[in-house]
Amino acid sequence: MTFDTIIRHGTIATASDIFSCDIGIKDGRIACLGDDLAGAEEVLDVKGMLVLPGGIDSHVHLAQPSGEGIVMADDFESGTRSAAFGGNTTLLPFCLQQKGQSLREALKIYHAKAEGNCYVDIGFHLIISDPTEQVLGQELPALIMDGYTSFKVFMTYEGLALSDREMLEVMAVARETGALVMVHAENYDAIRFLTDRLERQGLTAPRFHGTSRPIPVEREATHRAISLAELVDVPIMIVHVSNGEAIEEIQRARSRGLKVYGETCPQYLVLTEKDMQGLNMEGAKYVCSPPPRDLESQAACWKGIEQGIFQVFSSDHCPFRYAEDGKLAPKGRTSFRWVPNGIPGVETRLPILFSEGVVKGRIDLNRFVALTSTNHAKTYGLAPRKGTIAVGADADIAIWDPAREVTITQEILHHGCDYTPYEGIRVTGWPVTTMVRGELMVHNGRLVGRKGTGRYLARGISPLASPSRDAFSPLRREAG
Ligand code: DUC
Ligand code: ZN
Ligand code: ZN
Repeated sequence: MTFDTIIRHGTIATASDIFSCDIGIKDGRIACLGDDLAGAEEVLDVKGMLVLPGGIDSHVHLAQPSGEGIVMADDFESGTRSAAFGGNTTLLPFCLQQKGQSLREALKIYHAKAEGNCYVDIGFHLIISDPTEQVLGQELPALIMDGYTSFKVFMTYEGLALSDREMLEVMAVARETGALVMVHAENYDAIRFLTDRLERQGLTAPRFHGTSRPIPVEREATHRAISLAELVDVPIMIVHVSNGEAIEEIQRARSRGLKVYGETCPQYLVLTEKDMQGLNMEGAKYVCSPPPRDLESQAACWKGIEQGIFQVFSSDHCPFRYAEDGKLAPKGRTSFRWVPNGIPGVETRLPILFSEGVVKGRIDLNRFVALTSTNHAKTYGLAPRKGTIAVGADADIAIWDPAREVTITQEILHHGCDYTPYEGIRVTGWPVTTMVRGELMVHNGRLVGRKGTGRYLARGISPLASPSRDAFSPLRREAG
């Protein structure tokens, strides 16, 4: 047989083109794009369907230690299965370094959790919480060479927040190695100050989570992160951007020629702070950071999507059950301060953007593909193997019924969480079949693939992470 599988009569969309042809798949890769292909064991006739590159979700938390008594609702098995049902073929979860832990120790644990359990391909970003001399001088550069080519730093959270000096040290390693730094931009001291005041006034319900992290908290940290990156002359990705003022900081930096990238997420397009106002602890279901804001912020994020301010649209899937080991942890009932931050969304990310973005005419299909797949591959060192439909690329494919109307409910989802913050949202367009490196994983809404099909991906250095002002780098001048 010439091919293992032929996908016939589909309308194919990439980040740049829309065309109709057959796809011939051999040994997990796209071997041929052409008309009237023949000679395959399996033929999928997908007339009337859209054939898109599988989604790449570059911001996902799975099986991440989250504090005493708190358990993340998805491990690698349930999280990657849910992702496959949502039209994704690659995830980039985080590997969290605990204080005092070496990065290699942390990675060993995460690899053991993932090994043999994944339904889609995965790679790891590192979270640097303890930038010791050993980490900065030895481990991190070596691991970047090994294919862990991006890492996240936090400007807030007990046990995670880095000082400005530490941020600079970490960024300098990225500058030298070509890794991409992802930044969680919120001002830790401002949050602690506001949280203490709210608690003193007895304002401890989940909705005050939003009050404790208003827009200036995010705007200031975004500005500071950009300034620090400018000093070191290193590109950065500001993750989970929630509002227009943070977007303005990114735009201003870019207009000065800096390589500052942006990511936003579904919660900033379709949720608001009002969702955190639910009675009793219901609001905890929407507690994430930065928090969902108001309609004006939603509009600003849409504008950022439409105008290309954001390179990537990710889920920030960070699921906790509405139960004692999650959102209803005993301590969380005493104050929003202790409610675990994060919401599920790996399965709903793509349908929400497709429906609210493409179907409603805010973005075209090419931009949808770029924001949900191609740009993730380019940004995080997976291109050209991932993120597109082209001869030689992995046959990571999502087949969409663009007309299917679905109401998102907990019942139809496959994650390990016991609720969805997107309950009741009606969408048009749904991924019905997902293929990972040529293997059918979900077919017509049913799981048909095997656990363990998903592989670990060592990633390359992204050209997008190369410095913008090589000759003017203060570090370069010092060294020279
Ligand atoms: N940051 C994330 O990236 N995810 C969940 C919680 C948070 O603060
Ligand atoms: Zn974050
Ligand atoms: Zn996150």
